[in-house]
Amino acid sequence: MSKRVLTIQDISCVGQCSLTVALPVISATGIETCVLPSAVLSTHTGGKFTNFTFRDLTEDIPKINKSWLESNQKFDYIYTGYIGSAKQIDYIEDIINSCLNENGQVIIDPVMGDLGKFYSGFDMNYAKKMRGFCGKADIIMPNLTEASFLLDIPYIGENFNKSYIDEILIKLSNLGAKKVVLTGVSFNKDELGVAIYDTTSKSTNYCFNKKINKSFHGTGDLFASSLVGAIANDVHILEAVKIATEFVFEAISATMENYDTDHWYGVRFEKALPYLMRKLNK
Ligand code: PXL
Repeated sequence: MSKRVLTIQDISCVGQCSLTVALPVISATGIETCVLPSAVLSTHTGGKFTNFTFRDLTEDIPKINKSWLESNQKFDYIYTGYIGSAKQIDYIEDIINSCLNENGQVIIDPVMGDLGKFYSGFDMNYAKKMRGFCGKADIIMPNLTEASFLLDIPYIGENFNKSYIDEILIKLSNLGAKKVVLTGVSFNKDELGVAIYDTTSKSTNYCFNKKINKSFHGTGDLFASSLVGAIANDVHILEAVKIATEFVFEAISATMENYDTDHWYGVRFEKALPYLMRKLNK
């Protein structure tokens, strides 16, 4: 039977991140994508966007859960991204308990910061709550900033080596998730990639791509969404990570080809969707 994904994250009306990325990307992989918006923002909260509106939808979640219980909605994957409040995590756990199919998977992108800093609105209290939530996941996919907040250790920037990454992977897996996908890993200036730790086989794998020396908003969401889409297509996690990193690389390359300074806020991933579909034989 075909799979169904529920993704829970915000709608940034303008900004090419979170739901406006997850919905088209996962749909392009041929998977039905249901959504639960955690908040509605006029724009995302990064860069030059300073006067954004924020409507928190926390108290809608129990009502939506009740309605889904009544119509018996079930999902094979519940994938969470930017969550509007710590309280929402309790409500999302209720949704997982009532709506996730047996053998379904919980995939958590603990979105809360980048480059050593929290995004606007997040703090260590939220990180603590997220730490507990991550323990219940099948897969977590923090970047290095989020990993340091989850573990309550200092963010050391780009000055790390392989043994540091190995230590972080073990500490993250000790939170309780079955697999850890750590993004933003780089051991030399020309490559950027992902480290994957599997608690069952106790094995670590790496997946690198050529580094593009410009950072864009929304690339974490593009990576996470394409990874979820590939996994929902029964692609093995290591191959799924490879496809997702290549898709992000293609999307950034397409954005850089005709770079438009008015479009500073996100990646033009639309042009790379055919690439993702080809990779998944869609
Ligand atoms: O891309 C992560 C993200 C999601 N949602 C909102 C954000 C950000 C990053 O800045 O501001 C609202």
